[in-house]
Formats: sequence, structure tokens, C-alpha cells
Amino acid sequence: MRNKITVIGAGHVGETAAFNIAKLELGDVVLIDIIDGMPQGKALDMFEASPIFPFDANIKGTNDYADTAGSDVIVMTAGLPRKPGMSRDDLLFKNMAIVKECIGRVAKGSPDAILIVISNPLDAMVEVARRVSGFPKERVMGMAGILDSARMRAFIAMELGVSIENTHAFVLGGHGDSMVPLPRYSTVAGIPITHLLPQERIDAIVERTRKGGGEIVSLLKTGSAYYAPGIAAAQMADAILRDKHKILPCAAYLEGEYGLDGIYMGVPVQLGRKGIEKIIEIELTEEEKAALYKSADAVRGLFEKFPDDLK
Ligand code: TXD
Repeated sequence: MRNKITVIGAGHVGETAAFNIAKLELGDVVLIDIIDGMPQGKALDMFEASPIFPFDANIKGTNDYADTAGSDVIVMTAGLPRKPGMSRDDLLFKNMAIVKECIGRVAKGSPDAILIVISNPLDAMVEVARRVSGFPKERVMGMAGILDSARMRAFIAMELGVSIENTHAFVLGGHGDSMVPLPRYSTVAGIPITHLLPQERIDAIVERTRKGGGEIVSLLKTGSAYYAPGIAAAQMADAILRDKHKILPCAAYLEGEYGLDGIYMGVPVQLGRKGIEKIIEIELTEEEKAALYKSADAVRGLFEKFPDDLK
């Protein structure tokens, strides 16, 4: 029997995630949105693409949660995106209501699913999903680190003129301006970039990575990035559904790891069929730790704004 993957929100990120998941033949896809006809139209268009660059996946567009029942993986993308001048945190209250409603409805019919949350502000929205679903922490995670490290990899490849395949980058922390890119653990063909680039170029790459989302928002003017975020979600679903035991940076619920407790943070995790199999702890310098704790404080500040019914 094929896996079933539900993507909630058929906007830019949702449709990109759904199309990539279908192309990877990870299973049958259900695309759900509140807008009548829109997910149905996009799903039909995607299915009509399948004979051309062939892939076998049924793709169903719907407005009815009954169609999502029995999902193995749920990708949560519904919510407002940023506009120029907005921070991710400005989306907190509107997206909290959306995440609460959608996760509350989808979790009932898919009690064994693994949740991948994408809606912003990411680290707070994953916590909303964890609380509302009641699922164990290894089955509720957020997508941000893959995107942030992909951006850093792109900037490293641009800087050195090397194949993107040779690059590896590490970004820890929350998905906000206080994220923590780690040049010491970022490499080209295994060589740390600290050996390949002068400090001032590394600083520029770190800064551009931190502001990578905002750079796209200010160019697009009407919304935020979606190609890289959508395919990053597909990579997480791939690692889970193919039980790859793959190490990827994801937002995971920490209970003591990295000296942090009761908070979602972007850290390296091992992903497999059960979800998060392991949180990998890497050694950090005092400076890196301070940056991680600053990022954690920013996320904790959002948790404190949760209304009573979410506490
Ligand atoms: O790294 C990351 N985690 C992110 C997060 C990278 C990029 C975008 N990120 C966030 O994802 C962004 O800040 C937003 O909060 C979400 C979705 O971004 P997207 O660009 O896909 O937004 P769109 O195109 O506006 O699509 C949102 C869809 C839209 O079709 C709405 O009709 C739908 O969400 N929506 C709902 N669907 C179902 N149920 C409800 N209640 C609902 N409300 C809105």
C-alpha cells in the first residue's frame, strides 16, 4: 500500500511541497485548503503533469478533512506569509489561530502521523502543533534548518565558484534573524570554510544567510520564498518515509539537549520512519553557545505570548 501524505495549505509553499513529494513518488498526496476549488485545480494540474515527466502518485485536492484520514505524514503550510517590512514574529497571532484549527482537525483522523510544520513564526508554530495534536515530540517537527543551510550553501557556492554538491553548511537555532550559522562546521569537499575564505567574506555569508528570507520577501513584494522551502519539506518527508536515518537540521523539541529545555530549536536530528530518532549534539564554542541561547530567548518570548488555552 502506498504512503499517504497530506499537505495543508495549497498556497505557494504547499503546492511546491506537494508537487515535489509526488515527483519523488513518496506516496499519494492530499492537498487541502480553505479556498474552494483552488486545491482541486492545482491537484488536477499536477496529476496532468505526471504523464510528461512520469511519476505515479494520486493527487487529490480537497476542502474536507475527511479526505486526509490515515495520513502517514502531514506537512502544515497554511498561514499568512510575510510582506516587506514584516518580521516572522508579526505573523504570530493570525497563524497561531490557523495552526490550531488545522492541526486540531487533521490530528483526529491521522493519530499516527508525523507532523512537519512550516508555517511561521516556525518555532512557535511547531509548539502550537505539538500542544494541539498531543503527539509525542518525535512526531512533531519543524522545517527551517534545511532551508537556512541550503541558503548558506548557495552563498558559499556563489562565493567560491564550486559545485553546490561540494558544499555543506550548518545552521542552528530558531528560524529568525537570530539563527546561528556555524562556519566552523560548514565545508567545501570536507574542508571548513574557515580555511578557505577570509573572515570578512565569511561574515558576509553569515549575514546574508540570516537575512535570506527577507531578501526574497523584499524582491517578491507580495509574499515569501517557496521553491526552496517546498522542496526542503519534501526532503524531510523523503527521509521519514524511506526510513533513511538521515541527519538533517530540523526544529526539534529539546528536553535538556544543548542545555535547553521545553523549547523548539533548529538542531541536527536523525530522521527515519518513526520521526526524530535522535538529536545530535555537537560541541559549541562559548560564543556559539551564547548565540544559540540568544536565539532560544527569542523563541521563548513567543511561547510566553501564547493564550491561556494553549498553555
Ligand atoms: O522556513 C520556513 N519554515 C518557511 C515558512 C519558509 C517559507 C514560508 N514560510 C511560511 O509558510 C510563511 O511565512 C507562511 O506562514 C507559510 C505559507 O507560506 P506561503 O508562501 O505558502 O503562503 P500562501 O501562498 O499565502 O499560502 C497560504 C495558504 C493559502 O492558500 C490559504 O488559503 C491557506 O494557506 N490557508 C488555509 N488553509 C487551510 N485552512 C486554513 N484555516 C487556512 N488559512 C489559510
